[in-house]
Amino acid sequence: MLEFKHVEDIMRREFTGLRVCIRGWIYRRSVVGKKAFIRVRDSTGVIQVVVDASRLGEKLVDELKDIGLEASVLACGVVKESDKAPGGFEIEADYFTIIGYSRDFPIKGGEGVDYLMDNRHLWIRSPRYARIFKIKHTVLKAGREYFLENGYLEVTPPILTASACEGGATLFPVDYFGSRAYLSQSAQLYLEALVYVLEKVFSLTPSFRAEKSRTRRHLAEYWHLEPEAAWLGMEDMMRVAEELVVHIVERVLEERRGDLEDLDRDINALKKALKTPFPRLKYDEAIEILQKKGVNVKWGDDLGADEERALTLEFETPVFITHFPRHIKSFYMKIDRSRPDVVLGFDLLAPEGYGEIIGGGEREDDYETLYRRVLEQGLNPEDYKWYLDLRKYGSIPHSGFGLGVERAVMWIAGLDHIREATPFPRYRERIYP
Ligand code: NSS
Repeated sequence: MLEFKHVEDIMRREFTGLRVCIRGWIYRRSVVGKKAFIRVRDSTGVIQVVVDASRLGEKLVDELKDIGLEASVLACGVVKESDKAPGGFEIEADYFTIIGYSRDFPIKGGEGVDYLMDNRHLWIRSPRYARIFKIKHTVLKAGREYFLENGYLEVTPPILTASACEGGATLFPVDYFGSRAYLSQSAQLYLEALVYVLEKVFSLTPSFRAEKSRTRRHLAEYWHLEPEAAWLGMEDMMRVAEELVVHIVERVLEERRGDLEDLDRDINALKKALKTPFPRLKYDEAIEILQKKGVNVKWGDDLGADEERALTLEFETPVFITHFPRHIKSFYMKIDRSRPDVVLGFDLLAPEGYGEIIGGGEREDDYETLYRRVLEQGLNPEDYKWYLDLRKYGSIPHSGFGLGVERAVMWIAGLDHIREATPFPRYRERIYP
């Protein structure tokens, strides 16, 4: 059996002077005289393979002249360090074979975004996406890791639901055996039911939002990491959010530093973002800061992308905004008993203009108050009967939040658009491929 090596191991100088075999896809190629320079991509990087006609025959080098990009190949040869080779290493092939041809690979360079999105299944082969998806893998892994190390149990809430968690405007209806159901916007309501069983739970699920406007930070389908814990108040949950974010970013810095650098991420800015405690601003203070900066907002307005952006530019770390006016936040948020016009909810905004990556808070645990809040928000208490029940049978204080995974990846990797943070993004104009 041949033993195959990965490009990243070769780049670590582990095999210099030794014979290795690699397999992958043709990323770039050129033929100069009797030599073909084939840059081969695998999941870990790109390395140059030199195919010399004097060794492997003119026929092969001729064929490689017009070999399609992304053809799959297998190559063996001795590893050499070489200043001329991109990346500093090359393999002098003594064996080279084509596994799968690639005729007329549709992406040649210079195409527009719509065309590239139509060919997303092929576009993602670009090494840039390998880096982004590796960072996302580490974000997902570190997120789970944090909760597992802190006594949370992973649970599996439903995705098909009968009512809204985050308001009717962004619900996705589906036909459910002839009646109407919706794709979940958030696992929260079900996680709340589960804290009565397990006390500290979390889930990592897709969430769906029928966002009609096209923005750089909204997807119709995204991954949602949501903890919920019994007995914790808003402040406690904010500490959990802070620790989670620090843990995730630290892990990415440890495991994916090279990928961040290759994406031109400003590593220093990311490191500075880890200084805790993150500032905690009340909504009132946020409005004041914005007004002082000349932003046209008044108390009671929801903070949109522009306002969030302006706020984040004031700080190097993520910043919490708390105590929002009750009418701009969801029905489940606990009313601040010392000031009933605001709720015990928080958002965490990522720095450098990125804005909200987490939304959460303490949940209303009083039956009567919650019932009135359901009515106040124009919802039908019948739809929330089971959820209201949780306040009838042994109600407890509890809190939770949701981290938008793609939002976090966007910030950590320094991406301009959220669609970069997921392989097959769904938004209004896009369901294919
Ligand atoms: O609407 S949220 O602010 N809050 C909730 O869904 C709560 N029910 C979560 C909870 O307490 N368990 O959404 C939470 C996060 C938000 O901060 C964003 O990071 C992300 O989910 N989010 C999105 N990401 C991508 N695309 C869209 N459309 C989107 N909407 C929210």
